[in-house]
Amino acid sequence: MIRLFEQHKIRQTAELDGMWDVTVLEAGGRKIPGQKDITGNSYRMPVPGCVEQHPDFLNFRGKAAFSRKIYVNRSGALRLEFKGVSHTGDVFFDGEQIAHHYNAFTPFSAVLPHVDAGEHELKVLVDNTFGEHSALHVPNDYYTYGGITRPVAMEYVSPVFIEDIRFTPFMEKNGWKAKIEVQVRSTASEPLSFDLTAALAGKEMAQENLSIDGNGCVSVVFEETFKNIVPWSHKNPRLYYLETALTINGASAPADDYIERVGFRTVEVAGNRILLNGEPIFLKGFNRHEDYASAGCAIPLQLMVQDMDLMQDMGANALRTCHYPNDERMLDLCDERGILVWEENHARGFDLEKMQNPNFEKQCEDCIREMITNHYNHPSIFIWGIMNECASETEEGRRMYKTQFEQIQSLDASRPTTFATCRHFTDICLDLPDVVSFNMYSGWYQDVDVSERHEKQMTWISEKGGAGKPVIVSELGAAAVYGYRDRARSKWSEERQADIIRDNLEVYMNDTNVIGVFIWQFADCRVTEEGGWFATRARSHNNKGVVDEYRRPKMAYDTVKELFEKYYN
Ligand code: ADA
Repeated sequence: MIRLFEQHKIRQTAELDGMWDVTVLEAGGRKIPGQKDITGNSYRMPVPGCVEQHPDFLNFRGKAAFSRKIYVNRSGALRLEFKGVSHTGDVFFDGEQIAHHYNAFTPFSAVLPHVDAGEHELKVLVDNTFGEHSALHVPNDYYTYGGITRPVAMEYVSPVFIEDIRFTPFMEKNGWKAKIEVQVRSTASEPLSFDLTAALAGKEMAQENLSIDGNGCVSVVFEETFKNIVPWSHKNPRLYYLETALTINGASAPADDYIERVGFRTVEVAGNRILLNGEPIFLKGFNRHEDYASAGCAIPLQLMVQDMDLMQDMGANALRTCHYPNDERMLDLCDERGILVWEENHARGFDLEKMQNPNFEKQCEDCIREMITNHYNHPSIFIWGIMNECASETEEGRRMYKTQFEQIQSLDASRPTTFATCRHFTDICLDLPDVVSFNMYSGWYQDVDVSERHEKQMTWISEKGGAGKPVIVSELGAAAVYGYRDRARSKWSEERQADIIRDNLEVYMNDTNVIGVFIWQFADCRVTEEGGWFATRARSHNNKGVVDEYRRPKMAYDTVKELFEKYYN
């Protein structure tokens, strides 16, 4: 399942989940005693999945070829969609390369104009090595796994088909309006004409006898008002199905369709508040890495739902997709449950030197474009974030922040922007985002009084470009090793983690100038041993989860539950 609802009733699709053949091409990574040489060996592995799930691949840092036979049941155009390959994928169809993509966390697709019916070979060369070629996936405080880590789908598309839909709702004095932009694409060599229909919230729309060039693309726009709409909000996440269908050259039946699930809601910044449908919101959220003890980053839907149930059991109403775009099924869950999402591009903790990797800016630009293009319609996403804790204290860093914010604005003017800073008292970029956010570990990294430190921080923010803007505490927390209990409440004990989270939440949730908090973090996650992380990350894990990597709750779980339920209900 690649989405939590059916996107097509007419277009025939097939999901390519299941067992693929895997051959190791380059077996890097730290070997363990007795580990057999896996280079050249062949395996059968599940897709989606991480190669690190297999005992021969525990520390895999290399290249592997994933392949499988696919059966095409009618000749014509074929569309292949990869929701995530970690971290680089080169795709071959019957030996011919049809796609190249970098970044585990954004989807990509390939359209083959004509494929004969019958059996074909699909091969994906997967690479999760580090080096200059990879500016975003680097040794870090989370793990870069290897594999086809998110679902793969094959679609039979008609010669003219619906490639994408953008839904933009807005409120007017006499009710809700929406702009619906439908991207149509042709793989035919000759010009064709087509009719397009759309149905939403009881309203039928149509545009007929439209033309498209051979191998061309056109955008068809509907702009309509809608009656009796129930808005989407975190308190009442009302969703609607937007169904589009395309008929070619006056045929008797539609050749293609595309269904999206949307919500009527608006997000705006007004003074130091974020308004959802005109009402101020307070965010009680978690930072959540896509990482699970026995599944790596290829978290199956069942475990995504469990994560969501646990976060909501603690009273959360928000999620920050630290530090990269998430699996779209998690975003679908947030749409359904009314969880407000801060989604951000893929960049964590880069100093200027790392930001000057020759691939960094292009890889960031690609990630932002793919994130917004693919996730634009999710009503749960209320803000776009970029470059967590990068070099925002430098002029060169500022240039990159400014460029990325401009790119976001050009792709989506309907949502505010932010970034999480840790360059306290030296940041020179607070004037750039709509919302100011900062990561602060008072009581953990700094043994300081939370309230005093917070007062200094807020004063500095107001003096350095953030005056009058909404403020979010995007990270707060402390580490605890699951099961380590200590009456002395020493650091790393569950007791101390609960104490520090309590102290921080009491201050931030009582400050009316703070509009939200995101606890770092929901669950413990694996980190890379390279880069020196082992020294401050017991077990080679980031242990600041309120549950561990198996979702076993620490004492802080009940502390968060108590305080999230105490404030802003
Ligand atoms: C930073 C960073 C997080 C994590 C956290 C920590 O704020 O944004 O990814 O590394 O610190 O655990 O120290």
